Amino acid sequence: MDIIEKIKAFAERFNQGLDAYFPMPDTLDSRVIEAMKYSVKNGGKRLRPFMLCETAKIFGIKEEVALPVATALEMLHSYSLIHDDLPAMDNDDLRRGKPTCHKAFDEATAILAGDGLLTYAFGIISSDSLQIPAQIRCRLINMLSSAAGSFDGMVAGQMIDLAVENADMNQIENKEAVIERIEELKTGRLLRYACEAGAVLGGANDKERSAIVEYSRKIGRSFQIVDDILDAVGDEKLVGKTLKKDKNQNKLTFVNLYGLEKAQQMSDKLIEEAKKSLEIFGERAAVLQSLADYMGRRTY
Ligand code: GRG
Repeated sequence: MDIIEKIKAFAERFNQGLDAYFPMPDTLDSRVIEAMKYSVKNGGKRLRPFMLCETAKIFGIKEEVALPVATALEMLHSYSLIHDDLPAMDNDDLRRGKPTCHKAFDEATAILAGDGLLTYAFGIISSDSLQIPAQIRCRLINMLSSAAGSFDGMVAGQMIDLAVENADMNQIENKEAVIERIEELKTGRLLRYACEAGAVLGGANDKERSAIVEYSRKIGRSFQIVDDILDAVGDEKLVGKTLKKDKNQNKLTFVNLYGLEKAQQMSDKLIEEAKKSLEIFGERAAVLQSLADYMGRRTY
């Protein structure tokens, strides 16, 4: 099965399990749960959960064991997209080809839906019903808090991104370092979590865990570069959101900084390096190897 088919088959299995996470009360609070469900079920590629489950598989962990952690991660990712789309942030009307949460519902509900998903993610991983020892669950929760949070996590990345957007571009020294930092935190930390959580679940040793982290950092950066390339020259129907926003807003992006050709070369190099870091796993990492190729060349 090729990697695209594999991701699609996983996404189908993943999506089938989602309804069970959203029992719908027939009360006044049901609107927020509807908005949470709408946003999570809104057709994402499910790359983070796929990465988490595939990394765990390298260490012999079955998909059904890793899946709740992967689901929690996707809930958290969905929260970040809802909040990122809000008028106070990126102000987007479209996400995954459908109206953004605040468009489909309203702004206050979208804020609450994001809050609900973020909180729910931690509830899911900490649940006693998981087939994961309490000590490991605790470590996974702690790691997720770091990855998503304000101290060197995703929230910090978003904050730097906003600060840069409001700054005078000429005043920013070392734009290369700034853009790499934004990427590392805003995009990279959740992708890194996907891989690292799989390794921790599987009891990876230090060397194995470092190799997995190295892989995730390289594909994380490539992922952001490709995101910037898609914004510049992607197909809006395929990508499912309003494109060319980066150019209009004079944003600090890899494409604006390096140009299209150099950005693509940088991404290609990162993908090769990512694959190299998996060599210690041999054939066991074949799926992650193919995933790297796919991520470097994705069109949506
Ligand atoms: C609001 C705290 C907070 C953070 C927002 C997610 C995010 C941080 C910003 C979104 C803007 C952006 C371009 C992020 C980098 C790339 C990214 C996360 C793209 C979306 O991920 P995909 O392509 O989306 O995996 P799907 O829809 O497939 O899940």
